[in-house]
Amino acid sequence: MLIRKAPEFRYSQITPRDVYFNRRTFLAAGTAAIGALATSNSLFAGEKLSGVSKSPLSTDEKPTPFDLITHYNNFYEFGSDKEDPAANSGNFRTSPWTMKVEGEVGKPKVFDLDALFKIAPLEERIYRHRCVERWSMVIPWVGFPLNALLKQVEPTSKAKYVAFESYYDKKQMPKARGTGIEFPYVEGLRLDEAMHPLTLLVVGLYGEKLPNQDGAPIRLVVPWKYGFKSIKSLVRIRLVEKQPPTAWNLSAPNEYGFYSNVNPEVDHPRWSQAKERRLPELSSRNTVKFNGYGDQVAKLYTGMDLRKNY
Ligand SMILES: Nc1nc2c(c(=O)[nH]1)N[C@H]1C(S)=C(S)[C@@H](COP(=O)(O)O)O[C@H]1N2
Ligand SMILES: [Mo]
Repeated sequence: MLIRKAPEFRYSQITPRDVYFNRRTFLAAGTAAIGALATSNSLFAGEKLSGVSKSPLSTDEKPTPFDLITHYNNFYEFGSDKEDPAANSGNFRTSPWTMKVEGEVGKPKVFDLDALFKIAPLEERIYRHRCVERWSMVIPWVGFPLNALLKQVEPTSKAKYVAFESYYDKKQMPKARGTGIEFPYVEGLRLDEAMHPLTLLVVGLYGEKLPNQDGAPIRLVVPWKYGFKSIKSLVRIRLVEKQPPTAWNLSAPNEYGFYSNVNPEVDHPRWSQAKERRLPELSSRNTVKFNGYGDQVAKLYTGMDLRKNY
């Protein structure tokens, strides 16, 4: 079963509409037009976040335009084409919402929607984002380090890994079936990867609450790993003793391993990982190991064979 298309860019996928589509025309059109295009939830998504500080961990590269970040997505629950998440997630209900944190912890907790935005002070972190399909973006996320949350729940000495689970509801996500992966979408990190200061829980984008297609109301972002590790719309975080299953590894173990570090030296079985396209640019650039975060994270993998542990 072919579950992910070989990423030969169809140029029709990145049309001038996506690239140059100007958000201001949207906003200038006023509430009537917005109402016609979106539901109350998308309005909620546009809400500005306050008290956001700028993080020194940001890249100074130029952020990708908002409309490309929100109209060129992978969120298979809403379909497998890049335009599907924006087109099909407008009615996705992200309120009320709860995210449970449980397992090998001293203080398990359930966070409601309001609580999710108050776990820790919000920071803007401009990160590089590199998909295994060889496109990349620069995204001004708003969030806080996952380690701030993990410290609150007090992992026990048995906690070695962190397992993440996305929301799934067949009724709200009828397009998920047939995309070839199992739902709910699950991911995992080793505890030290999860505790790393770069590992972010994200609640916003460009200073506003996350649009549904980018993983509202809360998602993970692990900038030195391929985009698929950055699981969206989280409902459960579980501290565990054993390495947890991950969605892409479950569907294609020969193509996707547990670690999934960005690595130009290790080809995907169906294509090279040496280069990438920084959207909306048309030309390719060389991919940098650990997506350019090697100085901060390479030490997590000393002594490991990253060809075996792909
Ligand atoms: N729940 C869920 N999370 C997911 C995915 C998905 O299909 N479902 N796709 C992953 C992949 S393959 C990528 S590249 C990123 C894309 O994030 P973006 O659309 O915000 O750029 O989300 C990741 N997280
Ligand atoms: Mo991806």
